Amino acid sequence: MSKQLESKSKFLSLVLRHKPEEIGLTLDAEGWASVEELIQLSTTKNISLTKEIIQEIVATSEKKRFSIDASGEKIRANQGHSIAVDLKLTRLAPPATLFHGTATRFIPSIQASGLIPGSRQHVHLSAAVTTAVEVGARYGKPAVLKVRASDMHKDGYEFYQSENGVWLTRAVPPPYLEFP
Ligand code: HQG
Repeated sequence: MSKQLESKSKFLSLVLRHKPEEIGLTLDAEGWASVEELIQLSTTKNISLTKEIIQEIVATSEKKRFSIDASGEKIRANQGHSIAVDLKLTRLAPPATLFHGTATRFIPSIQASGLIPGSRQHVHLSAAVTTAVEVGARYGKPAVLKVRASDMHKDGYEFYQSENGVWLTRAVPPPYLEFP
């Protein structure tokens, strides 16, 4: 993805996950925004978007961060929201083990309070260790924690999988975590 598209993609993450009010955009209860409105309102921040540019970002985002609905008129982020939206994800039984990538400096705090969602709605987990390493490296020296997901599931904790394959749960208490 070109630098220009990447910066537009980051702008989409900002308004579709965190701050739609930045441009006066309205998301519905399930997180969808009108593509037309998004294009119009983005001009107030000198961000030039067209339907084609948006389609290209959606198609080329390696993490499949966004979805366009069947009509082609609406767009939303697939996960990562800090604002309250109900993505209507279906509960799913997780694999036995899931992974969470973090930075080594967060480990003492996570040992004490478990994984908490911070500003987001969910804790993000992955089925692949490699993904967890990349996610953790965003904040420093990466550390990969093992989450005993099927034990949590047996104990009644809910798991979801987003459209782009990220595993989501509200929080992970310390007894279900294994540290490196
Ligand atoms: C840490 C990116 C101290 C947690 C990625 C993480 C992901 C604690 C940070 C997605 C803690 C939150 C989400 C505790 C958790 N004490 N630190 N008790 N519990 N933490 O960015 O999972 O590129 O909100 O380990 O690929 O890093 O945006 O979450 O380091 O999928 O599409 O608090 O963001 O996707 O950081 O990343 P984040 P995350 P995008």
